[in-house]
Amino acid sequence: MPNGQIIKAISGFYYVRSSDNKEVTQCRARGIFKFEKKKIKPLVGDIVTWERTGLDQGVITSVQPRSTELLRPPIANIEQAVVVCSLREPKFQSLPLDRFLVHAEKEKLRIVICLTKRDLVSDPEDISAIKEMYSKSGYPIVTTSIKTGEGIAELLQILQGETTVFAGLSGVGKSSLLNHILPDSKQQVGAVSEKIGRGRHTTRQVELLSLQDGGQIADTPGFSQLGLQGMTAEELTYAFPEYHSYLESCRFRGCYHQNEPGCAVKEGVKAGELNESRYAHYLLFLNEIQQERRY
Ligand SMILES: Nc1nc2c(ncn2[C@@H]2O[C@H](COP(=O)(O)OP(=O)(O)OP(=O)(O)O)[C@@H](O)[C@H]2O)c(=O)[nH]1
Ligand SMILES: [Zn+2]
Repeated sequence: MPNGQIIKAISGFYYVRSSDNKEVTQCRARGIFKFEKKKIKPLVGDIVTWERTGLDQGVITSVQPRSTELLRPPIANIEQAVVVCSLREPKFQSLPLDRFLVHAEKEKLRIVICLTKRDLVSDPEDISAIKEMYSKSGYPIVTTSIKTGEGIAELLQILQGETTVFAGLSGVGKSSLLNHILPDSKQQVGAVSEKIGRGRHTTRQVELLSLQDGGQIADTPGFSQLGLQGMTAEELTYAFPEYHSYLESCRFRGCYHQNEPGCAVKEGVKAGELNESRYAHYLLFLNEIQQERRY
């Protein structure tokens, strides 16, 4: 039975790209699919088996278990998130960046930070300061400009062989990057309103696009809702990778690095080893989670 991956879904039709010859066949899904006794609907990104029912038609017969499953956009088997943040227009903001990073950690994705609009920055110190803020987290950081082409080759290398979703606030340049990487894609690029410095939202159906040298990109930004619903405080402690090596030294097991005495993370922040702004955001997110549990 042929194997393949769903790359697009439109009103009950699934477009399955064959793993052998990369041809795309329009398929229906017949019957109900289950894993672990849960009924599921096929998603873009699902690895499936299918049977041919006509010259250019087929039917999906089984869906493989998923390695990851994002809800917004609904897409399966994404491996990597490029979290996009502009350096200017809109100006760099670490709070939304940290929120996106926490979301990507929660989904267990490999993470890369992409700082866009490098051409609008005159003082390289501004970029060094941001890199310093994230140095302990270990996230790779790539700095790009679609005007000068800086960082695009590096970004392409990061995308090679991976299935990646781009995430970030409106107007930071996600569509522009995708356009640059996929010259024939039909992405909509909205102009940032100069007055408010914010881009308008453009919504599209999610689709997995193939890259020339292998790998694929979801053409719709991920995690657009920025609440931390459903996340536990414990999960949050793991969503800051720079705290992992400190956990063991905290006096209490399961320390939330909040008001506990003998907290190694708090001491690390005080000693200047851990970034203060990241820690402030950690406490803010922890507070949100604790408030939500209370009511
Ligand atoms: N100077 C400069 N402008 C850029 C760069 N990348 C994107 N822009 C501009 O930033 C604006 C917003 O870019 P988009 O690609 O639409 O941003 P987006 O993140 O896709 O926004 P949404 O679709 O709203 O989520 C556009 O006017 C782009 O031309 C860059 O590297 N340098
Ligand atoms: Zn602690």
